[in-house]
Amino acid sequence: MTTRKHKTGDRPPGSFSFPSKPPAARHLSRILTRGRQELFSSRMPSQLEGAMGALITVFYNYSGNDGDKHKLNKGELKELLHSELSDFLTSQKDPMLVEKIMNDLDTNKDNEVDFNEFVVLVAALTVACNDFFQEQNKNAK
Ligand SMILES: [Ca+2]
Ligand SMILES: [Ca+2]
Repeated sequence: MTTRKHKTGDRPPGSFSFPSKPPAARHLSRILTRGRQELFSSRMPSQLEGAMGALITVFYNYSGNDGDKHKLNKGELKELLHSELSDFLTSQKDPMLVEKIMNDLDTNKDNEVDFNEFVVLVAALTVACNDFFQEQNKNAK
C-alpha cells in the first residue's frame, strides 16, 4: 500500500492565495477594445469607470518611481501598500507581509508586479471586504 504524503496546492498557514487569472479578463478586454472610443470620450465617467481609472492612476503613480515604469518592484509595492492600504497593513502583524504579497502576486516570477498582477490583489481584497460586510449584515439581523 502506498501513502501519498504530498498534497498539491498546500500553503503554509497565513500565506495569501490569489487566483492566477482574474475571471473573465479576456472577455472584458474584448469589450474594452470595442468600447474604448466611448470610454475615453468627453462625457463624465460612471462610478465604476472612475474607479477603474483610479486603479490605473494609482498603479502608475508608484510604478514610475524606480526602474521599469510599468512595473512595481518590491520597494514601490511596499510604498503603495503603506500609502494606499495602510489600514489593511496595520491590521496584519506579519513583518514578512510585503514579501509574501510580492511572492503571491508575481505569477510570472520576474520579481516585479505588473498591472495585471496588481489587479488580482485589488480584486482579492475587494472580495474579502464584501465577505466581511455580508458577515456583518448577517450578525446585525
Ligand atoms: Ca517601477
Ligand atoms: Ca511579475
